[in-house]
Amino acid sequence: MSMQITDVDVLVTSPGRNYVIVRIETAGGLVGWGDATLNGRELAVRSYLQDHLAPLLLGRDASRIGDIWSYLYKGAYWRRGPVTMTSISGIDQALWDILGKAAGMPVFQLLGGRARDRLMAYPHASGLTVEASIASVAARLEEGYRAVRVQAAVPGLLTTYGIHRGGGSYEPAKSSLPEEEAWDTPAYLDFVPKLLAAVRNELGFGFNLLHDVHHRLSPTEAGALGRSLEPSRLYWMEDATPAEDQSAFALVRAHTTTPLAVGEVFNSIWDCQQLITSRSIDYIRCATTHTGGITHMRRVLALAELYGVRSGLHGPSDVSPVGMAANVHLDLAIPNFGVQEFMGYPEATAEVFTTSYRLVGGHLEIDDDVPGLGVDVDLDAASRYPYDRKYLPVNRLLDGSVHDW
Ligand code: GCO
Ligand code: MG
Repeated sequence: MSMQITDVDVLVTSPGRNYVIVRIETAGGLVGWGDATLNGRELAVRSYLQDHLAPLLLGRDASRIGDIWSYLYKGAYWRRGPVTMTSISGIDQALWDILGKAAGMPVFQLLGGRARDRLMAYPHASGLTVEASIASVAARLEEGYRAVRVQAAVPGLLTTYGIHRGGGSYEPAKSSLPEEEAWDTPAYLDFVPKLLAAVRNELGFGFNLLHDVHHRLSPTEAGALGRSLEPSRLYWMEDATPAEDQSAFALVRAHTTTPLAVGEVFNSIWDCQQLITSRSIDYIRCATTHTGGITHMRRVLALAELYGVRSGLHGPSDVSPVGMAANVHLDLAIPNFGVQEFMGYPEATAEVFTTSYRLVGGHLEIDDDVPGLGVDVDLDAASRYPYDRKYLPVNRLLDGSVHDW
């Protein structure tokens, strides 16, 4: 069967939220799907793929995945960056999908086979009050989850990351121009230890509890917060401090035994090399979609394994079901799996994507007999949902200065 690439298409669709999907076809008639969704910058990725990568791929052998990866990465001269790495990821996932289909095997088999039967997943729980947040965690535990992330509205602030004002499900990229949120570190630092203590008080210690700081603290503040959260025994404190400053995490680490997780804004192994090799973190949280695809994410995870760092791959609604499948196949095969984030999707997403993985009582399971990544994309359904420009919010301190969101 000829593996020559004959067609590369990029699809931007918005079934409830925007996704950028790559479709590659071979002369032998195989079709591979990849996720290249970059929340809030979708059209830049589409252009990078359509205008700059597609012409390089036509006629190449789709089975030479590593070679194509290096060609796109090194051949650009300008390496790394979210737009480049997300674009490469879309191509890379589609090529793994094709290889699996050619072999008649799911991608996790090509990666070495199952290292576990199912994956512990964690969803988001939140509320406008501490009581509502506790109820939201309790509802998740009732559904069978063994790990839950909790956020709650900070008293005195009009907006808080992770909270939907109307009480419904939270989707951060929701307006055609960025909304501005307000942030006050002292109010947050005062509130969060009380929130997590209250959750443990009501619901006990028999499950994994997670919290996302979303990059807003200095290393000293983060160290102090981590220390004050120790009695609540978190599974992890996420993105305690802005992620691009790798050495900051060593400072946080020096002040607390609360486990640390970071990585959702990273796009290469170089972004986490120092964090991992200095043992400053416990969990690495990149998304396969933003980190050069399966080919590169596999290397990040292998480096992490050497230093006892486990996975907690990014799984928000802005990683499409194709990208989530790429996460799932890697999670199944690696030795150092920790947990998989699963935020869930707007309802209409299911009209466009069908997956061979599914959520069963708080765990992700996947079929053994569906080749490739196991995701199908309905093009007719996708065309009913055209691109709909949406931005993530921007954060300001109470004095008006821009802060990390
Ligand atoms: C998470 C994240 C997301 C991000 C989102 C931005 O832990 O899942 O923090 O919810 O905010 O991916 O696009
Ligand atoms: Mg996060």
